[in-house]
Amino acid sequence: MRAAQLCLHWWLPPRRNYPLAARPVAVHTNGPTQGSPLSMPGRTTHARLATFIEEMKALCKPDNVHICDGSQAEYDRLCNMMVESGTLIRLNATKRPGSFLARSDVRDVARVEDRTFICSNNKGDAGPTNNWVEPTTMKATLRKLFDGCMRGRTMYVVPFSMGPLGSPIAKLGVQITDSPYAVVNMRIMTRMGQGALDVLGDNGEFVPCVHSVGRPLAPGDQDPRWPCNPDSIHIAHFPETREIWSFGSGYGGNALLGKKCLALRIASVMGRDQGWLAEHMLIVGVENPSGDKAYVAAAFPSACGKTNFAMMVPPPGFEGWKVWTVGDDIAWIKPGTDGKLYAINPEAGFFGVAPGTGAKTNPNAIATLHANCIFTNVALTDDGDVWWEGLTETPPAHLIDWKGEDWTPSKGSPAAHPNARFTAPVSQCPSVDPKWEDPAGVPISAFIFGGRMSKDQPLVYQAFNWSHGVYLAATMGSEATAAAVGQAAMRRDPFAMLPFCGYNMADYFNHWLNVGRKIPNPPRIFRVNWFRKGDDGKFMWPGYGENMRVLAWVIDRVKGRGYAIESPLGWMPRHEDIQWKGLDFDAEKFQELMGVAKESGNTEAHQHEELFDRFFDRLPKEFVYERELLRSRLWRSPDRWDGLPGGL
Ligand code: O2Y
Ligand code: MN
Repeated sequence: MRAAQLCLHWWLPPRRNYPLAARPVAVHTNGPTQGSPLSMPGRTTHARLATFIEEMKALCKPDNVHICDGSQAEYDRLCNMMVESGTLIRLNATKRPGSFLARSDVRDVARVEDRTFICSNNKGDAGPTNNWVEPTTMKATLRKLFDGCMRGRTMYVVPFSMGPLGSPIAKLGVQITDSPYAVVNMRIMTRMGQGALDVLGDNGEFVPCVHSVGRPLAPGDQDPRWPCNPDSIHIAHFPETREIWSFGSGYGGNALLGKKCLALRIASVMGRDQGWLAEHMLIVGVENPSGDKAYVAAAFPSACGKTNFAMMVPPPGFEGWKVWTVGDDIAWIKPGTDGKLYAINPEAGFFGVAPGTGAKTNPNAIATLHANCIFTNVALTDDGDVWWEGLTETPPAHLIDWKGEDWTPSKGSPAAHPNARFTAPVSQCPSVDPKWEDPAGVPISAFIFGGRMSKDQPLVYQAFNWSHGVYLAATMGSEATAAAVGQAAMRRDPFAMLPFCGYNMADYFNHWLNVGRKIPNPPRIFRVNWFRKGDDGKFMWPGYGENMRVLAWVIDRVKGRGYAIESPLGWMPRHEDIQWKGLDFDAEKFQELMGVAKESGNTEAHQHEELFDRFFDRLPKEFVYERELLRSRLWRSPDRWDGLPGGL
């Protein structure tokens, strides 16, 4: 911890000059109040923040301005107001105390990647995988969209910290929004309110984040239950000036700007410039029966069971083992002076996919959701509780579905939207790691990269070295996701960062290679795939808690205990290297699961070439060598490598 603390100055933002003298800011009211008037506002003497608020007020023309203090009383008032307006439904106070259900507009149900923009000064710095618009052009578009967009509404000022309050690792943001739904979700997802204002002080650095649902109210207008403007959605990031502007959507990653927009897209740029990594990774601590503990960070594309992995319950046969949750989605990772990489979870909440989450698949998540949660687009039971596909084996006989319509099991459509979400405090998770809020972070021993591949990709293998590991992460792929609109069935998703890297991905690959070069003993890198299917079309691996067997081998490897043999793809466990107690999985099945077919390996290598050709001269030269090494290993291997002696 000491070593990590010594170099925390890496995280300190550059100082800037502020144009105006500091002056106190409180609530401004310039028109009739929508809903109940709010009190106990947050207070600040931060000059640049005051200017930012005044500028946004002049542009968006809200009826009221409210600076959030983040108190429980404020949260309760906003929730009550939304219950009155119909945006929220209060759930059964006995079954789900302090919890609410929101139903979004049916056109506003997920992140919208084709309306997400990286507005760097040069197109090349956004790279071929991002939508780019020149910054002044985008600003002009946004100014028109935001002009008067908050008429008839309250403009909330949401100060927040990504990372523990006051930690030198944390970054501060201030979100301007006209969505009270976004405010209450931000209170769960971040450290939000007066605490963040206090840390900001008179002149602290913050990322300005501007958000509007894009639906001004004229006098006498009926406010829709879920105001939004789906035809004009813009999620714009300005990496050089570190700003975020989001218009038209009230949903998830489009509206809770601390998450994907700040903690990934903008933070990835900060990390590039300051020598650290902002990653789409969960963080877990794995403890064996003797109390030995190691931390692992893992990247999976959306909808690949990331939350389940982050809260894994070891299966029978692993008595005495524990998996501790540090984070389920995002990791900020930086080198310590001791040569290790330290990671924090910048978030304070889970914004998890509800469907598929059940007592069998993820008991820790179910326990986390017992109270104080916001559910979005799940179904409502007749006794005022929530339900979604996978919560129980048998659905209730009657529900109100996510669209607000009567639902019975014969209806033929899902009761919950496939991208329905829960917003829940991390602190309520039974498996939460005692160090989850440690400002120094936790030391990372291994990186795991997973995809969703029904064919060809084995269960697990280890990279030969850092550069090979970066190549494995850069070539990961995934079939189908519900979180992103309009995706093809299969896509390459390097590092699971494709929608979240705020700059040119080729530069990002180079940044990863550089980070590894600067530390003497970097974490080991692994690829996993829980989703391989057999000829019968069924999953070959049971997944969920059984993934512990893979995790235990990973830990064995990083501790120098585990055995592995060389395969064309990387170091692989033999059947006898995995702990099988409690699971009947014979060597023959294992060989099928781990086998590498030469022909499909060559096809894969060819697809890597296609993927990388898009990056032209910015692509790391190491990647060409890695691809040719892969080809030569495949060339030397039999038609199907199955791990048996003499295989390579
Ligand atoms: O659809 C959304 O806006 C949510 S996206 C999301 C939310 C939590 C964690 N991960 C994701 C993602 O898409 O990776
Ligand atoms: Mn995610």
